[in-house]
Amino acid sequence: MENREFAQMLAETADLMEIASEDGFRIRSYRNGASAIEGHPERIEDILNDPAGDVTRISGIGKGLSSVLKEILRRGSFERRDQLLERYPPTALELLKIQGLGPKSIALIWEHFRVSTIDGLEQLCRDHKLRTLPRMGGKVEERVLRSIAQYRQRAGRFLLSFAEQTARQIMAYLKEGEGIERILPAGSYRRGKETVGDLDLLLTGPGAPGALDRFVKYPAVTEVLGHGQNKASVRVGTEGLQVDLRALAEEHFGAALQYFTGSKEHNIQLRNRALKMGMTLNEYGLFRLEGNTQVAGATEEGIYEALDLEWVPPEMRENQGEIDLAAARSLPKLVSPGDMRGDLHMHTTETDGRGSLEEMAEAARALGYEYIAITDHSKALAMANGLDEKRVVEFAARVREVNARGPGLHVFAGLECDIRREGEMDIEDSALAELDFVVASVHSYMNLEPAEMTDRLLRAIENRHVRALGHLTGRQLLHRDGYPFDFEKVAKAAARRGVLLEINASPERLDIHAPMIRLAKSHGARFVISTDSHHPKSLPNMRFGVAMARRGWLGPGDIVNTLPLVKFREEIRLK
Ligand code: DGT
Ligand code: CA
Ligand code: CA
Ligand code: ZN
Repeated sequence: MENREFAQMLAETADLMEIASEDGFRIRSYRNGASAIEGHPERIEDILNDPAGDVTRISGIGKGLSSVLKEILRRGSFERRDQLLERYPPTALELLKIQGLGPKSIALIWEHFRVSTIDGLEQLCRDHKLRTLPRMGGKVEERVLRSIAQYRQRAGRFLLSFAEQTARQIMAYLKEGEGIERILPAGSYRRGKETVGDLDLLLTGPGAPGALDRFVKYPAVTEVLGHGQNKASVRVGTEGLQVDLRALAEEHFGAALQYFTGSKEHNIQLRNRALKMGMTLNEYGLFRLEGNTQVAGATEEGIYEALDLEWVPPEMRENQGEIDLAAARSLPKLVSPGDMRGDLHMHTTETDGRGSLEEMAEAARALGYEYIAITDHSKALAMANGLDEKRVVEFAARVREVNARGPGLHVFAGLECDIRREGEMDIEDSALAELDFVVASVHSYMNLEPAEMTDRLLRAIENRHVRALGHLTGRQLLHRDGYPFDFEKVAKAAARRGVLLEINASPERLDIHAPMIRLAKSHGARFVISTDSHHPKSLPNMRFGVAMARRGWLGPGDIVNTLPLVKFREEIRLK
């Protein structure tokens, strides 16, 4: 059993406890346990199976949770969970994902109407029955209907990070087979899209038929959707991500890679271009209409070349004007992971991070970075033990001490300062003045009117100590949309004031996204890509932020943390 599965079971139970209005303290202990397990480097299963192992050594896991984990390992569930599932059907958990509907409402809806499914809830709203419950009205019904629509759009999609993990495991498994020449991912995953619907893998080599047989027998497969001569489709894991594998002949490989990478819109444009040039493009190759002779198909580059185009990086293939640029040979040179020289948003054990300052610095050094900024939370985030003015100053001094000892890279003293409701900083200017790098972020009052939210962000930018705006839209992928505000106005103001826009690389956020990045760039904004790490292990998430930047057509010159240390200091005007 994977750590993720243990964690999911605890988190789920915490949700059910919340629906049952159980004690908040116990609920929190389950949630903390879940996040401790998820971030733990060793496998929980191994510790549990080791006679000398002791899971209570993990901070966040006490005696109670320890016996729960043992029970889960033994029989795949535990008593408390079983009891709750007797009271509330498991479909009630899905209702928690509907934005704006809390656990108390879900319990109430169940008790009054015995409704625990999304379809049932939708019907209640349409029949105007929800408003008969206390504290619910027509407005709530409308809001819930909107949330249901949003939820359905998200449902069945998966985080890029999850797709990557699955793709890597399956590709490694397939490579162990005989006669495999090449195996590559295509589809939205190759385009670096923040969420993917399914995984598309392509494979060549004489061992292809055997590989398809092995593929459907992959241990994590839960369902075989199809298994033919050249293609097989399966679902894997409890999450049920679909994976399509196609076996191809070498002479078609480039055409298939191009076709199945998409996007569909990009492909349609490309096919039209081919037609205008007297050719036809499909997944087997590029062919001259006259005589049906193959012009290209073995390589993707060959196809673009034959269409008189520069090769277009997959992240740009969204039909946003990239084909015209490729025809004019003026595609931008995109940033790549190797360009990154620092990471400017991370947390430590001083607030809600799981690594010490030294551990974060060491992990960053191991990645080859030249600098980082430690940006713990400010006091408004009391749950995260955020810093007040006194601790901000003391902690900055500690950061400088560590830096003076020569940890192998430069460590800047920073802060993720909360933007309060009216746009004021959560920390006095006198304390902010002690810092090298202040990231300002919204963590509360996310349901303001758009105009209010815009003013709030504009005011935050006016503070002369603010260097960057963190996770600007507040979205959490597959979970909640960003709050609405006038992004263009804020981006313009940020550009004017030299405030950087953060591209938050945390796979649950990936905030801001490509269309916003391009719009902001057109107004002269500059960017920083940061991981918002709460654990040393999370620092490599930088690659997801880089994918977002590439989807936003950014080059290294647009991103301040590609600069060497000396220039970086100048750029952000640090002393
Ligand atoms: P996803 O899986 O929803 O995140 O998005 P994609 O882009 O991976 O879409 P998917 O898996 O349905 O198909 C993979 C690629 O195959 C897609 O990006 C383009 C190509 N493709 C699929 N269906 C069509 C089609 O009807 N026409 C064209 N031109 N291309 C298609
Ligand atoms: Ca796909
Ligand atoms: Ca597919
Ligand atoms: Zn934050």
